[in-house]
Amino acid sequence: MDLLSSVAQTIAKGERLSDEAALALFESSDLIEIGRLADQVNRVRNGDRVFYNVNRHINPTNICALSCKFCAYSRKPGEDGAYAYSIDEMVVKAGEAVEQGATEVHMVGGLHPRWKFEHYKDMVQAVKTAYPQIHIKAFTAVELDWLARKARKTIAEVLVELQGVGLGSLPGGGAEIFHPEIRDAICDTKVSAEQWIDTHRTAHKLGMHSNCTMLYGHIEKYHHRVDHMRRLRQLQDETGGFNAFIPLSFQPFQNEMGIDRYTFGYDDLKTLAIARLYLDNFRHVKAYWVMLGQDIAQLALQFGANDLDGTVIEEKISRMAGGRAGMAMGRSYIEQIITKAKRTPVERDTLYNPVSRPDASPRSERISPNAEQSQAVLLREAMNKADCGHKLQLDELLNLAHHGSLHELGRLANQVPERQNDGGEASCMPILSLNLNNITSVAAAIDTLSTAGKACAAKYQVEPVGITIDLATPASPQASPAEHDLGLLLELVFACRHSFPALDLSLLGVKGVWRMAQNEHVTVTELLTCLKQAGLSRIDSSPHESETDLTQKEIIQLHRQMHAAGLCSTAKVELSAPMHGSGEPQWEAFLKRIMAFAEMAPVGGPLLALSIEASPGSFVTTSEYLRAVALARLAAHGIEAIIAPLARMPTLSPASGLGTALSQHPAEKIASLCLHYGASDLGAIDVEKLSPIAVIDQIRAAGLRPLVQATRELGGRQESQPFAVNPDLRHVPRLKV
Ligand code: V47
Ligand code: SF4
Repeated sequence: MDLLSSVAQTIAKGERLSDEAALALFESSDLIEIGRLADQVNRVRNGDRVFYNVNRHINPTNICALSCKFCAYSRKPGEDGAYAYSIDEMVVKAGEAVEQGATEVHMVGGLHPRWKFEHYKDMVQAVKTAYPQIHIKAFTAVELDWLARKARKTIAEVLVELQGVGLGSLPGGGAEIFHPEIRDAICDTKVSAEQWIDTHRTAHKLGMHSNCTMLYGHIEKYHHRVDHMRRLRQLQDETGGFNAFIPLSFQPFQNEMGIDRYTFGYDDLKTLAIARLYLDNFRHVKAYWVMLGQDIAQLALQFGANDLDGTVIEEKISRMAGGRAGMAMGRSYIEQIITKAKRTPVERDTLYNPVSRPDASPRSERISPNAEQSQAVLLREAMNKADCGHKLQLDELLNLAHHGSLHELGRLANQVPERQNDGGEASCMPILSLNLNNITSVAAAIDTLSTAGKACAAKYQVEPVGITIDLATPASPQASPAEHDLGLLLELVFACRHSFPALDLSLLGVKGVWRMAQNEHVTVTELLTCLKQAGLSRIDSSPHESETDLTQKEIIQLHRQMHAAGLCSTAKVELSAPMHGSGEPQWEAFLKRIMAFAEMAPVGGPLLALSIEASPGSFVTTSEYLRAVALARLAAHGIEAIIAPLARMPTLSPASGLGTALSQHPAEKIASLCLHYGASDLGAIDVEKLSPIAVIDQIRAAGLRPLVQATRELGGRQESQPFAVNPDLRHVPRLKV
């Protein structure tokens, strides 16, 4: 029996996962199946409810006597950036939180060498006295140990006194990784695993609840994670006092461990899912969006997590360590992303009691049990049909879009027979890109390409496999292809083809071609024939082209004309969704577009791929995007590749700095996941903007083999020196149409 079936059987029998099974799950690359099982277990325990709370983090000081190697937050007294809030300032911040509707303040900070236990007590008391309605969740086991030692009291005495002035529960920080091999290496002066566990045991015995965390994605190995979770599971068996388990993904700024990369989205989701499966005595697994980013946090709701934490406001610990998720999320935004993950948002207090508010938006009506049953039958029929490799009709695909689980969609998508790379591989296309608007001379453009190609080869030991020429560009929004010079374009294509014969050469701008033909008073076919003769291999949609100014029929017609002229093409299909609120994407229009492309495309024909994107201005969330990729794969019969273009992926987290190692773009977390949900290609990677190695690493992290590929027509790379410019081609004659 394979691993996942045996895990499924263990769970079905109500038995506990062994450490060996948990380790094997970490080593498995079957993300869909792990996610599906975790989702199933979570649904049995929590239904489709997802919790969040309205809270505020107040980190009283970053001055700390310890120097944990992973911590970018702490400062020594007098050091640049060191701060310490007064008790009055803490009360003001708590007051702001209350005004914004918070039910909880979360207070953790450094171990201030001069603050006495009384100061901490006064701080709790002042906040609680000013705002008795607020729950104070404060002080990690590390801080409590520090306070106990300073006050020469036991942990129990410290806890009782703090409880007496208003401490409500303990947060889960300071756990890091318990195993001494790692703990000694990253935070040897911190409380030991045993002390951490014992402090929480004491709190639980005093009737106080707490959370627990695990800091992963640095130097630990999978077996250290399993060991960590085993110790937590044991204490939970003993006391039942943990509210939630929270895996904290390592944020890599300014650490002393030499780690300069974020965790992979693939690892984040697997870790959350395995936690849900292994920690069978925990009701709540929290996807802490501040460290995961909103995108992975939303996806985590399908991977066993049932809590997104809260509105947070002014979190400093991960922010200073490179956290890029933003400082706060509003209540209604959190509700929207939960709803758009097809779950029901429930505001909770710290102890997971539902909070009701007079201004809460009404919940959508549940459909009747009969309707639900017939829907489930139809869904099963559609899935059986897809399982047997049959083509699905629009209504069946729509049923899957609205009601199918993400994992089922992914599983079905990965079985589509014409799927390129059959699941074990994934491709991307490192390219050099030119913007026609910026070309002043062909010779200069060729030189630039040559320099950029050589630089890429030297820097990454990866050579670009293609050149794209962008016709429609935002560089000068007023400039339309009307102003472009067709002669210049043909000259450029010709020069590129002959200077770099081994490279794939494509034009970005399906509509751009149509407009150019109009403006130059030639037919589209004439234009395409010239482009083919000049050496073009393919035409792709430009990211700057909107889908709206040509009809679907006209776009299909354009692709037919390209193919007739001997050119390959790829098409983009955009998913639209209302810009505000939690409205569903327009699945029907999306699926119809895909099916229209599938109808025109003979299997293995010149329509090489569909690129799945979001319409500009649409609010397409990450789990909707993944769903769209899987649905596209199911609907696009006959088309070999579904591209999830890393460079154009819709993201929820603030997005910038694509490809810079220490400022991770959220798309880099999501892209590799799409490869498990029906996509086989991450699209063109402009090597001047994004490291091809970072993308290749993403593919590897997803357990797949990376292929760096050019279009089929070229049959992959050829030998030659692609970036050595042929001097005869620097001054090609101008071509006339
Ligand atoms: O203990 C420090 C971690 C923790 C980094 O209980 C880092 O509800 C990632 O415990 N990268 C504090 N993590 C945060 C914490 C927490 C957060 C949210 C909710 C709850 C809860 C608890 O942050 C520390 C440490 O493990 N941490 N530096 C870093 N570079
Ligand atoms: Fe201090 Fe906590 Fe940072 Fe360690 S993790 S240095 S204890 S603030």
